[in-house]
Amino acid sequence: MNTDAGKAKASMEAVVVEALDGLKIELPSWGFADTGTRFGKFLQPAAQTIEEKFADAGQVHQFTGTCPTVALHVLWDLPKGTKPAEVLKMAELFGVRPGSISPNVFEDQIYKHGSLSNEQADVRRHALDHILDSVRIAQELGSRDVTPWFADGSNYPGTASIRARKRWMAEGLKQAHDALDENQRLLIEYKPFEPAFYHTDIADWGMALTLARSSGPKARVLVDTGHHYQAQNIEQIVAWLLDEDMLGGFHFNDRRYADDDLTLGSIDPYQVFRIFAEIRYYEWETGRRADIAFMVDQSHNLKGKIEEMIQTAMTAQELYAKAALIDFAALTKAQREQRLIDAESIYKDAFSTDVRPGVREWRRAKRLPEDPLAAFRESGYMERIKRERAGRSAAAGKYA
Ligand code: PSV
Ligand code: MN
Repeated sequence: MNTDAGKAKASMEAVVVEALDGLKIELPSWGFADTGTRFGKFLQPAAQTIEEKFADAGQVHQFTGTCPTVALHVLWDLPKGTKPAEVLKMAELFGVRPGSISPNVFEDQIYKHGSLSNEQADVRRHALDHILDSVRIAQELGSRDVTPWFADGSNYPGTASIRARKRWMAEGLKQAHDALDENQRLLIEYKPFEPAFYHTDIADWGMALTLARSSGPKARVLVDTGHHYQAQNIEQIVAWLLDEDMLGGFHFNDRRYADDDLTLGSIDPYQVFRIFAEIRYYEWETGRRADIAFMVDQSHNLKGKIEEMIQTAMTAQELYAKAALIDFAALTKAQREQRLIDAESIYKDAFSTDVRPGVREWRRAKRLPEDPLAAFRESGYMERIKRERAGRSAAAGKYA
């Protein structure tokens, strides 16, 4: 193709191929397990053991080539007595590696009034011990990021000292931070509501940033895209955290109302593009790669879990590729000269570009199927696990 259109297509493909080489997306082990809403569960032949979770996640990586690690939740995946060497072997068998490690300080009865922020010192100690255990587990598994999330908060005004709880949280996080290896990180996640409905101890990015700073140099903020109020400008938070060198990672999901954990980009793909655009802009301007873990935190109740993860990875690739197409030199010039419509058009032209030929080119170069979803469906894996996993629970034969 020697025409101008042909040249433009070839250069678009080259940018996309290079960008996708640098994009890795971590899958959550819990996204392969049966979950539901508080009104009920619709069962699938979902993964129950860590081995099955690695197996299912391995399928996503096998067909997309972009999801080599699996985030693990200590209580759900690594009960006491688990041997790290066996976990590593199991993951390797399915072509993946353990990724970030999430302590769980929200499920035990003891945490009714919180964990690290609890009024009672023995509960705070119990939570800290579990987090320190999680740090050790991460070290044994070669995992870099420890990702605690706290349900701590209160439901009624006047029932808790917000300032005392802040200080207890800071104390605990600092101790967790100090137990990290040199190359490990503590990623602090915030969430404004649920399960606490009046105040949450780490409610927003400012609180997470304050705590990350007081914890020490290996702490950063984790942005879960579902953990914001409606209409909040998430990409501005991302830009500020990048500029402060304090953005550690993402938990990706989409939402319409609250923390809905829907498929990435299913409601608002432009939002995801705008986040990626801030990251690419920062990288273009500084000449440095942002040190960010891109993790998925979704729970799939209606769609097939493995298919939805493949769809998520494909969507992330497409939206990242679009952001990579922004002509940042031209954009900066238009911004400085206050040519608003030109700046906006440069930004939106990238979003409007059909990058799928570029993504397919990347897959061909990696010897991956051009259509990962179709290839997965043809592989027969779902039929096999339906057979293998039938008959072991009340769900036997009842999968919808
Ligand atoms: C809490 O809503 C959260 O986003 C945290 O990241 C937890 O680890 C995860 O969900 C559990 O599903
Ligand atoms: Mn999360």
